[in-house]
Amino acid sequence: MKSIIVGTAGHIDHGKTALVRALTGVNADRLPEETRRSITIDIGFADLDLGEVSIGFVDVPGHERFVKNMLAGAHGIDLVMLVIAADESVMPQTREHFDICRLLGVRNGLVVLTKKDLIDEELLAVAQAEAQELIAGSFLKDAPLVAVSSRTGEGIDELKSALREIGLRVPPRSSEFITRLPIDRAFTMRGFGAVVTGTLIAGEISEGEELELLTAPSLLPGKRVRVRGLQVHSKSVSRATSGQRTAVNLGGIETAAIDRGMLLAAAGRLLPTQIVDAEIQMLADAPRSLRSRQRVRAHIGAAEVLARVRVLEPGDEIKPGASGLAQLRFESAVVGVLGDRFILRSYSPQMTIGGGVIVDAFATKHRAPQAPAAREWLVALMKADRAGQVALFAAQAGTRGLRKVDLAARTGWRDEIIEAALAQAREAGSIIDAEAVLLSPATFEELKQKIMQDVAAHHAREPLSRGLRKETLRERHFAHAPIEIFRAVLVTLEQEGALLAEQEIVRSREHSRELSGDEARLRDRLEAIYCQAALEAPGMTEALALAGVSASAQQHGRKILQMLIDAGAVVRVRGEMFFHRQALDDLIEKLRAHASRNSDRAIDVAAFKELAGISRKYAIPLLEYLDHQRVTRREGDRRVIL
Ligand SMILES: Nc1nc2c(ncn2[C@@H]2O[C@H](COP(=O)(O)OP(=O)(O)OP(=O)(O)O)[C@@H](O)[C@H]2O)c(=O)[nH]1
Ligand SMILES: [Mg+2]
Repeated sequence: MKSIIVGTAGHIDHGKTALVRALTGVNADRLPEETRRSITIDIGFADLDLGEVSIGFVDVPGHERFVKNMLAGAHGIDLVMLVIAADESVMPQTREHFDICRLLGVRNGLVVLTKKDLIDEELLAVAQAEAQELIAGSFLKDAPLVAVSSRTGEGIDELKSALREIGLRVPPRSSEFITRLPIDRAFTMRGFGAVVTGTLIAGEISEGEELELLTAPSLLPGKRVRVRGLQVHSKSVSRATSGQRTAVNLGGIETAAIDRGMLLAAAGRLLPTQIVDAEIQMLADAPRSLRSRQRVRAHIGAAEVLARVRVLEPGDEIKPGASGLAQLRFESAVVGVLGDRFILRSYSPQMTIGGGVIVDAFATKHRAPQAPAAREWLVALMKADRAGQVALFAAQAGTRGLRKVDLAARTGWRDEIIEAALAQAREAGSIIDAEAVLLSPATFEELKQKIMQDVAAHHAREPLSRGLRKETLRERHFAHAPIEIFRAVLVTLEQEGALLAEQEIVRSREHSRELSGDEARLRDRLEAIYCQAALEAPGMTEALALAGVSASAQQHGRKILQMLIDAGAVVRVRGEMFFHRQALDDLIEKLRAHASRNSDRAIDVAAFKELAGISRKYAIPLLEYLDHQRVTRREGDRRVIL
């Protein structure tokens, strides 16, 4: 059975609630004040089983002061019943509600002329003509126009067949988005705790599942909640699917912490935002253009949030009837993804002036000079397919890269959709994967170039240095970027053979430290000095003096010694204390021979001094070095030879 949501729309007192009652037997006015004043204040609900189609009705108030409440219910509907009282015909909220449906992208519906019992054929014809005029050229242009009387029941069966027929034609909701339920009510049920209701606009919810509740007015991340129970059309179910009015009993949260406008969503997918870029459509009868710095009320999902506008169009305005790009800077956090529709109302007096579609849900502030570039990027984003959108998001993220989790938060796409878009973008060569971070190929190339230039500059500056420390490169070029990008750049350069990495150092492939004849002789002399000195090795200054390095050439001599260290011929044991590798290897050999002669494989400092033939000055640093190299392990005053 197919589940769809049908919303009422229309002017106050035109018989919306009476119609829902005539169709379902349910009075959707649930507040005592509504019954007393015979007026709908807040949205109400009813359901109807039409065989192949199951309908959840959202009945909205027609009073102009309650448009805000109307919007909390109108956002997720599949189909609208535009209600027009035949005796009054088209009135202001008939138009406003209809405009709202158009701006929200509602694609299906019908017109119901009510109170047929109160008028004659002539008046009915007038109402029909006015209704036709209203819907001309709109999504309702070919929709049925049904005349009914909720009082006598005339036309109600005909209306039911029309609803069933359209309901069957309504395309199924996209299964490409993660679960989202904008909350329109929260209350406590005795013995159950917090219950929220709303239209499940995408995905599905199962009993026992963990979901996330977003968002407090701040930019705090969502709160995890558990689905204790579920109801659809007042019946307990184990699973609700998109297109159903759903009541969710939540564990892990108090009702007091939940408000209309919050969102129940798949856990760990969405993030609150405060600045979005959007394409705005202004109503033709909006009293004035939309301009920068204007304060507006944005209705997104079931939420109403105040925002400041920054128009991105030339001339800094979007005229009535026109569309254009603008940035909305919200005064409190909202949750929205690419493609989400919203309604804009003027701050005061409160009236609907237009609506829009989110293009970039996580925009940065655009100052006036940046507006043309921002526009160009947004236009490209609107035109692109998903793979193209991924590439554009990645390009925009620059050297910081786009994390896959950020892509999920911007789009609301399910993992399969993200992976498919990524695969296509990869195929087209429009993104580079740095593990879970995405970059544009141009940015990646730029980073590779920067690294190569820096390494080359280092070699030019320090021809005798082995290379540049990786950490130095990271700090210089990737301080604000995820580590994944740095790793990917290095790995790629290594794979391409441009760079050679040796532990913590990278050097360019061409860099060979070609030594002059004098330098090579000095290197050999120094090595010979350490080799001959064995464990009685001289300090650096002394060694350089022995090798005949003059006081003014000390710096140069140190670099040559460093080359011996880099090559592993000489080992720095501590500070200025160096030994030839051979001397250390011989010592380790002697220790192991000692160990094999002694059942406890241990040696103390005195025995070590004697074995190595060295003084205490050398013994302690050497033992500590050997501990560090895991040749020995300190146990009290003794060392165990490993
Ligand atoms: N005679 C007659 N009266 C009707 C009909 N439909 C509604 N009414 C009456 O019109 C009045 C308003 O009806 P509602 O259904 O409350 O109107 P509404 O559109 O829900 O009003 P709001 O929710 O406040 O916008 C009530 O007194 C109804 O009894 C009808 O078909 N025939
Ligand atoms: Mg009503």
